[in-house]
Amino acid sequence: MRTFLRAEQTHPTELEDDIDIGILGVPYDYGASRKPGARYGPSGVREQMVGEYHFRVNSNEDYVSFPSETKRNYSDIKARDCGDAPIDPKSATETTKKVSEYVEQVASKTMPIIVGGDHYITYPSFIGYANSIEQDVGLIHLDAHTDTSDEDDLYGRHFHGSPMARINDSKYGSYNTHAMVGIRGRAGSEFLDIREQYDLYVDYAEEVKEKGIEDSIRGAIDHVTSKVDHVYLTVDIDVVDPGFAPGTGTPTFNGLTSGQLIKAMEILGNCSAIGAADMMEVAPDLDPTDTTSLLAARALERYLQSQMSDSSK
Ligand SMILES: [Mn+2]
Repeated sequence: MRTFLRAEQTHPTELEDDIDIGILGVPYDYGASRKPGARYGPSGVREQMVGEYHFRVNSNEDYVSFPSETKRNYSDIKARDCGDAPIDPKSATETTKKVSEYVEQVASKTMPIIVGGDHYITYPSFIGYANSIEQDVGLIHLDAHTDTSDEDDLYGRHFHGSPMARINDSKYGSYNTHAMVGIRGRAGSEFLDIREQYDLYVDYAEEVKEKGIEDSIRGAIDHVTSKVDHVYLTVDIDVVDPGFAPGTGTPTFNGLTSGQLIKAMEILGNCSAIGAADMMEVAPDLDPTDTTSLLAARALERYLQSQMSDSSK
């Protein structure tokens, strides 16, 4: 079966109490401002998580391969594929309601990992997680773009350029507990005010190159965890350079390498304050080689392998 991590499928309302991770998809790209296609992100990532094993199944059960860097198979983790959240293609606000409820159901039982979908979906996912713990939640945000538009002339208040503004407006989120890594290209003018007004951590892609991804991510973790106990991790795959990950709606040059994203996920996997995570903006049809969805799958797997390791704290 083509499921996330080849895990059993379980509806959020039927999750057992001893599950480590519940992964769900949100096939929504009605918030995309440039090219759509992220609605196929969940199916693309599922496909790549299965692919590696296709030819092993029923061929030789004694043969075991392992990830050479971590020596940990994520099959050791107790995961469930919680299916795809319901969406409403006609309404971002209805979608917000449906997705936040679905994520909250998963989060009340286990750690949710959300695979989008365009980046607007981070807003309802964040709300679903925050509602499940009823506490302030910080944000670690890997992206080429700030996604801080408050209101856009064309797209209004609910599209993939506005999720961070909506999170900042919400009861549990604030730019004061938000860290961005990998920013480049165009940002809305509101971003300059936000940087003045709030204690926001920003490492532009150029700075990541100078200081190294390790320092950048550790800085982001320190900034956010010094203020809040609970963190939501969001990854827009366009944080990676389109040379490595072209399958996304808003590709932007001069980004991270695929290796830097994998390293980032390894470090983030050791941050126990992270209680929910997402992978957004993967648009498999825009990349005929499938490299983009493969990278998204490997990045999530590395995060989970790292989280399982003994050094995790
Ligand atoms: Mn984004």
